[in-house]
Amino acid sequence: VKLALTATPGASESGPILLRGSLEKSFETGRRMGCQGVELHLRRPEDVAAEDILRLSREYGLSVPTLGTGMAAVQDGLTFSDPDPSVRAEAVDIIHRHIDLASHIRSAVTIGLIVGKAGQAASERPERLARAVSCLEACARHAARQGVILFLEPLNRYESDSLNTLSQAVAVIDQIGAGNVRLLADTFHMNIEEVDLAATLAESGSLLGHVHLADSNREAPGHGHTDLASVVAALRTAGFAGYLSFEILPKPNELQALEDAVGYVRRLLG
Ligand code: LER
Ligand code: MN
Repeated sequence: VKLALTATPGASESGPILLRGSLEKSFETGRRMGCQGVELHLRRPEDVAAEDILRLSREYGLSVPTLGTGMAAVQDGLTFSDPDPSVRAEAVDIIHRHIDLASHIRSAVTIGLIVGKAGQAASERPERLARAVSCLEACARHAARQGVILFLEPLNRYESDSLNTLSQAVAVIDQIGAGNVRLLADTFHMNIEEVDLAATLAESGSLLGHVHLADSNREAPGHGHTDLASVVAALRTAGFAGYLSFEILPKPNELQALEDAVGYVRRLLG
C-alpha cells in the first residue's frame, strides 16, 4: 500500500484538498512526510505543464497516482449528464485533455463529480445516467488509446445522484465493457452510502484502483468515527496495491492533518 496526499495549484479553492498553492512545496512536503504520491486536482489540465510535473516527480521521487477533475463541474458547470449536448461535449473534451496530460505523466484520471451533480429532478435520473454513460464510454475509448486508466468514483447523495455506491459503479463499468475503468473508493462517501465498508471493499477485488481515505468528518484518518482499521485490514487482505490518498480537509491545519493521517495509517499498517 502506498500513501498519497491531495494537492491543487489553485490557492482559493475550498473543499477536501489538503495542500494548496506551490506544487513544488506539495511534492517537498509529501516526500518529507513519507508519502509516495501527490494526487493533483486541476480545474483545467492546462493549469500545469507536463514537463514541470515530470521534473517534480523525478526530483522528489513521488508519482502522481491520478488527476482529480471535479473542479470543472463545481467551477465551470461541466458535467456528463447535462441536458445541453454542447455542455456534455465540453465536459468530454476537458476529460480528453486530462487524459492526454495523464498519458504524459503516467497518471490516471478520476471521473467523479464530472458525471453529474445533485439537486436535479429525481424523475430524470435515468436520462441523466444514460447521457453520463455515453460520455464515459467516449472517455474510456480515448483513454484506452493513450494507455490511461480511468477511476470511476461514486459520490454521496448530497453531491451527486448519478452513482452513489461501488456496486452502481461496477454496473456501469460492466455495461460499457471497458477494461481500463476501475473503481475509486472514497471512505467519506462510502460511510454515507454503503452498508459495510470493509465487506464492500473486499468484494471489489481487482476492480479497485484507488482509495480516498478520509474519516467520517472528512478530516484526517483518526479524527472521526469511521472504522478505518477494518477498512485498511480489508484492503490488505484483498492485496490492494494502489494508493491510499488523503483527500481530507486541512484541519486543524495542512501539516498537522497530514502528519496525523500518515501517523494513523502507518500504525494501522503496523
Ligand atoms: C472527489 O474525489 C470527491 O470526493 C468529491 O466529494 C469532491 O467534491
Ligand atoms: Mn473523493
